[in-house]
Amino acid sequence: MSRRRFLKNLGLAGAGLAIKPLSTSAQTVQPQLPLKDSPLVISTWIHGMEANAGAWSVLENGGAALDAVQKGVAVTESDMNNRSVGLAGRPDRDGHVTLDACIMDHDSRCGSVAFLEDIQHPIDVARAIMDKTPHVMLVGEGAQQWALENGFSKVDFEVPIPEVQKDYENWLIKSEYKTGVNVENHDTIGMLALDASGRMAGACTTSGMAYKIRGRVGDSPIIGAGLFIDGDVGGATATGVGEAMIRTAGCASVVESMRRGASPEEACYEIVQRILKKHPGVNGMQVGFLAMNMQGEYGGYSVYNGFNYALRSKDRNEMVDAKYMRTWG
Ligand code: SD4
Repeated sequence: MSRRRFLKNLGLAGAGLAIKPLSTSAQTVQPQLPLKDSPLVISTWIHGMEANAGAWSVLENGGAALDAVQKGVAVTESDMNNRSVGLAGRPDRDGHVTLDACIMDHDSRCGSVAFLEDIQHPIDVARAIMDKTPHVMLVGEGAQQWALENGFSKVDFEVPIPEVQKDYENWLIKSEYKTGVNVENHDTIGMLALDASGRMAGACTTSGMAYKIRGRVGDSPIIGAGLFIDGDVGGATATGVGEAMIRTAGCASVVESMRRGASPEEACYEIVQRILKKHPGVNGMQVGFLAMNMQGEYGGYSVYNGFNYALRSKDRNEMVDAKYMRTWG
């Protein structure tokens, strides 16, 4: 579909809202891999490199995208240096680490868990909910109870871990809560994979915003907000201030934009622009989207500079900088 036709379908051509031409962006469009280069996996931020390696061990042996994304993001959940994913993450304002995760397959099967405590791999719980229950989402105590009844166990170490507990006690002195996701606070992992059979899956997992109100759940476990896959079109995942993604059904919107003919990068751009339109005057709110279509084309876009993602294919294993609308500072 031509760009003119795409804008016309959006009802934006000729209106004041027209999407800024991508060619005016400071960075050039990333070269795209043709489908013959599948399998392919992309994931948010620098820790995506190690997560992609976990996913790649499944994909290179002809494994399913669904198994690959589960294994991939579990690597980050185990990372004791990551402060926004897994049980080494920062706690809520009452001192409890609560985890959110979801997983979605090519054919719209999905599972999700939110506000889960003391279980190391929420992504495995999300997958088990998808495979073993007629439901999509379990939360809190009920989710933990179900997990314990279904083969999961509580970890045997102290949560928050000692370094995180120390930071928390320092934070308590002023107890200032900032929702900003910035260079110090941006480690949620979202992953999209296309396997050798041309099937796509995605996963997203986080401990959420540091020092959040107890009970707060962001976009990461919400199908359509922090992750969405449609095997007819492609997938998207997100990182950043989750409230913005929930308010715009962010990842579902990115996929719908691709369905109307946008490239992955154009689709991410469109929803970033929509978020800024809905939140005029909001400063310091990072949001980044990552998307891939069924042809293996991919792209990302964020509100602020600094969002990047890890890419792994047969020939490439590297970080890619996403384009952005604004510069910090
Ligand atoms: C949330 N989206 O809970 C997550 C936080 C995040 O990078 O992505 N941090 O809102």
